[in-house]
Amino acid sequence: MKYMDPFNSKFNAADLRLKPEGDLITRHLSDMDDMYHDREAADELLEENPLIYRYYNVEVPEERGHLAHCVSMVFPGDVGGEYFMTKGHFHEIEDTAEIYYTIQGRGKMLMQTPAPESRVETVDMLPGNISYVPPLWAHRTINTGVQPLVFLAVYPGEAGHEYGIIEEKGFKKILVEEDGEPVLKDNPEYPD
Ligand code: S6P
Ligand code: ZN
Repeated sequence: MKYMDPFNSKFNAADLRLKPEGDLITRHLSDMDDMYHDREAADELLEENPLIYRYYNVEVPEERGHLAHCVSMVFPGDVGGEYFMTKGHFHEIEDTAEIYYTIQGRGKMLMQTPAPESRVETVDMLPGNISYVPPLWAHRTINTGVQPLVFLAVYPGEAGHEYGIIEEKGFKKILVEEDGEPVLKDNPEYPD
């Protein structure tokens, strides 16, 4: 392994930007509209095509020994009652874990083990919470609040991302707002 020089990144809470910016990824509704359940609500909101989330990947080699890290922010909002959320993924190297540190906002992380068990758990994401994603669990972050949900994620450099399974099947549960509260419900479209 080659030496790499140590460095800092700085997150500015006032404008929600990271410096240096690294690799900035943005996800609008049109990048994931078929992940939401209310097709009609999604179609209506597509006219406006809101920014759902963005994340800054700090540039480190994607290889074993390094710790990939990034700052993400999921904006507040919903599609027919289903909160704005990330696409969610498994890691390509399945036995790699991840740590999330919530900086600001309010939300939940939805996690699920691979089929056929497909066991679902959620943990709260509140400022100061350190959330552990154990190896094997798919993970999606959901903003249940009124401010941007901002968090730092750290994971092994070699982990990689597997989006296909979630794109195809979704998660077994969905998080929707009912009477102002987040409620976890069965995903009616989840295959048996
Ligand atoms: C990476 C980590 C996060 C997400 C980011 C966006 O392992 O879990 O940095 O990449 O929050 O979510 P997604 O599901 O679009 O990658
Ligand atoms: Zn991850």
